[in-house]
Amino acid sequence: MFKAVLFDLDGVITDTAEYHYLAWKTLAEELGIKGVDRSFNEQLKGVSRNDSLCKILALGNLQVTDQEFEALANKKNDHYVEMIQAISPKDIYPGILELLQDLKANGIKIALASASKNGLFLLEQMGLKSYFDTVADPEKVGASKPAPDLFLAAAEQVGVRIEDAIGIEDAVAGIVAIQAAGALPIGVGRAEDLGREIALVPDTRYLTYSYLQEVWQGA
Ligand code: B16
Ligand code: MG
Repeated sequence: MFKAVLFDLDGVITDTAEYHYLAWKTLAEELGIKGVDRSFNEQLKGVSRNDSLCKILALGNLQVTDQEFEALANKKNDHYVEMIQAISPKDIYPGILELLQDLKANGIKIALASASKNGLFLLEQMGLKSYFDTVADPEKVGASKPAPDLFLAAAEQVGVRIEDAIGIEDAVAGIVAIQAAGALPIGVGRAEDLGREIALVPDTRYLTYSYLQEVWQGA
């Protein structure tokens, strides 16, 4: 049986993926860049702040100095941080708390593998920090998703071989990262966005402990 579950945060534990989208869309509009819509946003999900900004600037064919780049990244984050202040336990996606409780009760390690530098703050806001045995630090980890580093660090921090772990993600970049790491991926979302070769659930209500066991046994 699997020994650890490595969780993505934005879009898996709560709806912050939507706030990231709104903050990037606002910034792009201020810069006169068109095309940051929900379809383009699929490319930003799970991708680090700086890499996301690079993609948006490339879309608008806009070149900026290093100083301007930093100011824009900070502006997006300030707006995002403002929006997430009100996040509370009521914002936890359906089924997630029950899954965390069942994993704990069965001795499965729980790790956060989020690209977000706001991840720990969000876990605290939702009252979930105590469920997590570890949080991989995106500031310390080498390359961000789709590179495997965050998932590898998360598994290592809980002392579990990556082959014995499940990774749960809502983003293409994250699924690629889980596969590159060598863990078993479960996607939350649509096959059109995440691919048809992996186990997928349409939303987090389906992420039960018994579903995870089923996927593991069928893999
Ligand atoms: P921050 P995840 C990712 O979190 C988000 O999906 C992505 O949209 C965001 O740009 C990235 O974190 C960095 O977040 O700007 O808060 O450091 O999906 O890996 O939990
Ligand atoms: Mg995500």
